[in-house]
Amino acid sequence: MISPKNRLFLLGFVLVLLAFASGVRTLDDVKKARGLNDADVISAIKTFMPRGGRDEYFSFVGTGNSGTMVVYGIPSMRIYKYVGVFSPEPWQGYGYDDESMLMLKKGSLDNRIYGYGDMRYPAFSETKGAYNGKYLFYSDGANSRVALLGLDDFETKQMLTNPLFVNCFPGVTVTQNTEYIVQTSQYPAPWGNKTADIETEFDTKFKSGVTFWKFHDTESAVESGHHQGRIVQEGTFTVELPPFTLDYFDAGKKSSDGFVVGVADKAGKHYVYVVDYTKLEAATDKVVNEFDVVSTDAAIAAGGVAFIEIPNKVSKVKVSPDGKYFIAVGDETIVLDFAKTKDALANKTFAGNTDGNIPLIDLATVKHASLQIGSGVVDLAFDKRENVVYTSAFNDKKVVKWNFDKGEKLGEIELTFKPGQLMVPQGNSVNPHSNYLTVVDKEGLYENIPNVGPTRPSFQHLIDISSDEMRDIYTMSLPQANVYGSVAVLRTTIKPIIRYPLGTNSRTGEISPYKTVAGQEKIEREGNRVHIFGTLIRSHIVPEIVEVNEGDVVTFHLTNLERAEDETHGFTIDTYGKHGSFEPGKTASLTFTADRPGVFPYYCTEFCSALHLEMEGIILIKPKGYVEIEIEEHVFTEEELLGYKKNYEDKLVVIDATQDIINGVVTWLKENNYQDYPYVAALVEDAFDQLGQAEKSKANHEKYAAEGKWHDAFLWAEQYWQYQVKTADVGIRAKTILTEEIEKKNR
Ligand SMILES: [Cu+2]
Repeated sequence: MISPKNRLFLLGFVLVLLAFASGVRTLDDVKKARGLNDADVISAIKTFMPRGGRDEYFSFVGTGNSGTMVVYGIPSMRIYKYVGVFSPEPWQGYGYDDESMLMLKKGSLDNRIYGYGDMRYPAFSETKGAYNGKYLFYSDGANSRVALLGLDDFETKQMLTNPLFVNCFPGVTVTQNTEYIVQTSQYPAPWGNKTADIETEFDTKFKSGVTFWKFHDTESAVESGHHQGRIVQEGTFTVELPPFTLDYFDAGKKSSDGFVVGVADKAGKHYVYVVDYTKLEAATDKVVNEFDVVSTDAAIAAGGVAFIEIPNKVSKVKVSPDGKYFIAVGDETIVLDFAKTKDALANKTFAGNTDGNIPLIDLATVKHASLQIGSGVVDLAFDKRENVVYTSAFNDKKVVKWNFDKGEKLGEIELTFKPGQLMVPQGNSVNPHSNYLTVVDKEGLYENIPNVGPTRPSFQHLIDISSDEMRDIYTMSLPQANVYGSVAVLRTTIKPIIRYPLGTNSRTGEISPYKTVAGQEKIEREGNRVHIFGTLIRSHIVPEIVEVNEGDVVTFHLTNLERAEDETHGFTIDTYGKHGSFEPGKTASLTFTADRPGVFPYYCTEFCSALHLEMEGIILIKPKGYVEIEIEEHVFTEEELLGYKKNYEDKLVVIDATQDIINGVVTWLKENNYQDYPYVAALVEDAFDQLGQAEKSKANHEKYAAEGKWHDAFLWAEQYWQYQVKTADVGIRAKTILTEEIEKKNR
């Protein structure tokens, strides 16, 4: 007889067998089971990333008020990183460690750290109009800041406040060799936080303007090839304009290099502004808030500015990849000829003035082509095919593909959502590169997305544009982001580092004065100022015990000694609101006032290895009036001393064995020319540094042994061995990395 329990088991077994027999193993089975058609399967395959596969493009998105950059891959649309830019970001300690706090405070108007921003349209650094993969720039519309990010480590490197604009357009553009990072005002306002009466003084006191931030690039400041470009004030200038509301703008390329064109609106009239900055660099005629300014009159006199009136609303102005045209994007999208515009400026063939006396170029004399796109036109993206563009019509739920040279429609895709911003990888450069188009979905109101409350994530679609039949193949959700424009570049153009040179302050790229190597950890006190020079390496934090007094100002300067890939350690002190992230080689500092007495554990917040919880320590903050408990000195018995003698002698054997390991590694490293590999050489240097520290311990253990003080002799021998272990550890790491390097070379 089969028991009821076993019968049930058998039934289960038969059901499993049946499932296999009915088969969910072939592609057709899966399609049937999930109700997918061929088009669905093709879409899935096009975006699927097999193990070991890599995305073709890195994309960086403007996330609006979150102030944090999102990095994702195309075509997989996988999110790789959130990077703090205008807002603090605790995972990477951004806005929490001293180095990033200093950068953020210096970059604000009043030494504050703002908790948000408004970042919409990023721009890559360029060489001859092509993205060079080195830097990324953002404008903060809400707090009038400009930010520089390094793409070698994906960190924010510099933050500056525009001292003139109270409100900025939340996008930047760069000139074709990154000579300038261009930022404009958005809503007109009196410059530099002055007050003025909006009724009577709007035309006289309110202004708009275009700032040309001078950028200096420098190659490979340190051994890692760390790029250290900086925005500098010398050579930075601003063109003052009458009170227009300015919107999206772009810089010229190739034959139109030297120009910036953008959207300007006033009193229901729509314009494209044209600025020839080459005529204005030497025309600065006043200084406002310590900033060089070209007044409107001086700009007009130099022939460096004109407007073109456009009959309908313009949402963006974009320059064609060949630099010959600039396109005013609207329901009727109008293609304007740069050469003709230059002629009009040079010959002063103007058709009157704008409100505010800027010379007007007659649209008819510079118009090249146009196309009626539809209703609620938002954006335009350039294809890799010559003269082909995509334009989104929000209200019509479609993207129109057309030839802008001929003003001819080529096709369109009907969408299930209202399309916003568009992006083709490398689309804002001289060489658009891709078979993909991303489209921002401003509503996210389709059936398949679950309701997660009144605030929904942003959505972006990936459209396959490889053939005439455009196809919506993927919907990506972007939480914690109010998504606007992206920029994307061929992934291999960006060359990220794996580790920093030991002791690097990642914000400045310089070696921190607080760099600490193993064995040199120490605590320094001067009055109530306490500096802790510590290290982090799997699986300990040194020092493990710190004692300070209530009211002390305490700084932990920590260096991550790891040279291994992806071995970041975090660090937090319980309830003290301090957190740092320490990537391999990084040194960062955390300062706080020890105003709450007690015992506070500190520990590593990053899951760095199975022994990650071992990375801990304790800070004792002694209350005012704290009395230490005195411990009497212990006198060793003869028997105890003999025990320590035995321990000491055993330790000497271990020390010899460890030395053999070190010698073996050193011989191998020398045979394999470690000095030719900077990272490895730096590690070996560290290792010898360790051993140098150990000499004192060796002298001590030998001295105490000679005196028969076996307890002290053992402790110093133990100390010596600890140094040896660290040396061996670093040496073995050096060997591992060198082995990888040699393999890479031989591949
Ligand atoms: Cu850790």
